[in-house]
Amino acid sequence: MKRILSGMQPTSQLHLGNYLGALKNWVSFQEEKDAECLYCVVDLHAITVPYDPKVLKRATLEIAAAYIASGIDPKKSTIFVQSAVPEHSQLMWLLGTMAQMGKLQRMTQFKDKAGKNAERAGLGLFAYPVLMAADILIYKATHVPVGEDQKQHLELARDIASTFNTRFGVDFFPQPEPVITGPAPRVMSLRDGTSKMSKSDPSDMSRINLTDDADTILKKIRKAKTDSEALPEKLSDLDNRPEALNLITLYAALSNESKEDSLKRFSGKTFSEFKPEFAELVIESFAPITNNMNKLMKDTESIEKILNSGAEKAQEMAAPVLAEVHRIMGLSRL
Ligand code: AQP
Repeated sequence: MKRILSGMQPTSQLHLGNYLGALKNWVSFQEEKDAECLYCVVDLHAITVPYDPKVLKRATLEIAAAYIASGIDPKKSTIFVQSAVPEHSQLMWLLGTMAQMGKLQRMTQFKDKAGKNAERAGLGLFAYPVLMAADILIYKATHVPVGEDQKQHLELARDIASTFNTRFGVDFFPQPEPVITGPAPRVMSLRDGTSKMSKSDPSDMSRINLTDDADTILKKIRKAKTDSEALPEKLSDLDNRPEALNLITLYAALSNESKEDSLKRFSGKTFSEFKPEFAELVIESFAPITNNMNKLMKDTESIEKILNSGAEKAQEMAAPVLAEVHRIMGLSRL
């Protein structure tokens, strides 16, 4: 039996990268017969950067609404908020005693987010990957579907799991497998084809949010950085055209066809011909999700109910794992 776990931070609205890199794949996992899926809103990760508590509460509900609106079914998957299951943070402390500073210092996400001010960054931002390891290991999850940017954190979680097993001479934690699949595991910014589309990019024009309306999507795609050349016939001719490759990758992912087929469709055409068709496809793909999200957000009590019952189920799985970790580590549970 596979146990699948993944999560998203309620730092802001979800974007096309979160959707194609992760969420779309999560939906398909719940159809696998031998898989048990847990999807959480990782609010404890979101507070590692400056935030407004009122905004966080609403964003947490919005992310849960986005999960459900995209097809995560609370009857098939456990949907919950990370902070509602305190075992995540309790396990984090225990794993933190095994996580090496040197390895944490090599995490590129910390370097990117802390920027030049690493000395002033909070301990939470630095220790983020240890909490992520705890999120996974507290459920002994076997598979973690993520976008490519999370690969390094997953490797650290695997490392911490094997350090624990070796140190205490047990075969307790499984090695969680990163599942980096889908046609667009790394969606790039609309303003720069060499950096990833991200919620924390200061420019909203760099991403397409799940809640953007049709006009906004059209405007963002029209202004997306491209070049003046026509689209080529062969995919390899896009090797040095990162923005063009990104848009073709996105078109292919949303239309469920190969990049080669999408390119054939537009070969010889310019971006002024490609962009309106691409915008139409994004609008069509997002409209049902956005409409569902808007409906769900009118009844936040129902979302809270789903999250509360998800948290109860998650805690039933997490508590015995934490108890066993305490026993293995010789900690008292008086
Ligand atoms: N550009 C992307 N392409 C493909 N997958 C992506 N993911 C994020 N950006 C892309 C995947 O989405 C999931 C949830 O991400 P997260 O909310 O935990 O935060 P993140 O990875 O740090 O994503 P952002 O958008 O860049 O958020 P901020 O700016 O707040 O840090 C993960 O599976 C991730 O791989």
